[in-house]
Amino acid sequence: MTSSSRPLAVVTGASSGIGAASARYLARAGFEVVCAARRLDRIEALAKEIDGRAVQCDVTSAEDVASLAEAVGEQLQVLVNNAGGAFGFEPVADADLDAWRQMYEVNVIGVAAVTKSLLPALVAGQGTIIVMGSTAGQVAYEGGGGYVAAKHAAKAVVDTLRLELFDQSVRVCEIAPGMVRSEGFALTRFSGDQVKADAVYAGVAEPLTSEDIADIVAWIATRPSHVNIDRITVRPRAQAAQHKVHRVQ
Ligand code: 8X3
Repeated sequence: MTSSSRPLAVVTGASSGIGAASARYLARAGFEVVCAARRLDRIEALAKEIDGRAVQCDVTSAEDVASLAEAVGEQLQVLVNNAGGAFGFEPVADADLDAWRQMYEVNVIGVAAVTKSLLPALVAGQGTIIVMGSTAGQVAYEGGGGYVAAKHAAKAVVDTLRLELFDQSVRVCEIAPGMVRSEGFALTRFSGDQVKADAVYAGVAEPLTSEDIADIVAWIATRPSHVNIDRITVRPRAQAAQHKVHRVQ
């Protein structure tokens, strides 16, 4: 518990989309939330809104991750490893290798770095680790390339960690969302090309929202402490499988 007597949660990538929504839902569920992200102005506004704290953190920076651990202190109840993203949609034959490295760095090394650094506090706080995976961690798709590879790796990190922590009071969980229409995911993937980003959701009546995922984050975090939700795969009703999407033209 924290000095405010609320249980403490950390959300990375909290400046927008699923991260910001998760911070709001956890605050509503009674947590003091440390909102961690690169964009300080955004997380400061969010922290003010939800009576939490803002810590500027690029999960690929060792210094930032160390500062985050320092801000957290000795006990932590929930860590949402949400920071991540897809950069590019090119086939493997045209792979942008720098983008692939960047994706591995943020989606995999970032998760490992933040988890490693906050693990003592999570053990002390009988905490819950939630990793934001993806259906891209379960199946390949054309153009998925580096993102598919990185999310498969993130899933492997989750499963490894759960085995390694089997005798500790720490839960290890993954949420694997399919099509979520969030503020920045598709736009980032297509380097700001709004037309290409919009095409991802074209004709889909109701893609998932960031709030749909945040609701699951808060639900996982508030289960009785002996209940470990290993993995939740969640898609909009219109997406029966990665390639099987109902679109109305
Ligand atoms: C997002 C799901 O289908 O764009 O992680 O890879 S997908």
